[in-house]
Amino acid sequence: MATILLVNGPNLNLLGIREPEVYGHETLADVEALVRATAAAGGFEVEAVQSNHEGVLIDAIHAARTTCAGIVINPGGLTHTSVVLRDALSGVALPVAEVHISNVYEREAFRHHSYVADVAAVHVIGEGIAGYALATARLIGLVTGTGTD
Ligand code: CA2
Repeated sequence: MATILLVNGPNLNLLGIREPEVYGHETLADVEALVRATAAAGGFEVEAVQSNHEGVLIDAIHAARTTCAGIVINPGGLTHTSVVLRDALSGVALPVAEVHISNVYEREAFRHHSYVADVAAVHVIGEGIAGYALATARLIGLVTGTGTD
C-alpha cells in the first residue's frame, strides 16, 4: 500500500494540552488517527512524524522521497521562518499539502507569510483539526488523479 508522510512541526505535541482556545481540544494522537482513517479510506497508509527539531523534520522529508507518495505538513512556526524546510520540500519533489489549524491570516502579521505555500499544491487554513482530513483527501485526489480541484 502506498504511504503518505504526515509531518507536524515544533510545539504541535502540545495540541489539546495548551491554548485550546486557539488550537482546540484534540491531541496530536487524535490528528494522527484522523489522517490515518482518511488515508485508509483512499487506500493509503500513513507514516507520522512530529518533532521540535528542524533537522529531524528535514531528515524525515528526505527519507520520504523514495518511500512516500506525498506529504501532509503543518510546519508550525517554521512556516514563517524556515527556508531550509521549504528547500527540503521542494528538493524531494513530492506533492505537498500545507495545513494550518488556525486562520493565520486573522492573526499577527508575522504569520501571514508562509515559506512553504508556493511549494505546496494543497492549502487548508483555519479549518481546525478537520483541516488535516481535508488536506489528506485532496492530496490523495491529486496523487491518484481522482481529485476535483
Ligand atoms: O495554525 C496552525 O496550525 C499553526 O501552524 C500553528 C503554529 C503557529 O506558529 C502557526 O502560525 C500556525 C503553532 C503550533 C504550536 O502548537 C501549539 C499547540 C498547542 C499549544 C501551544 C502550541
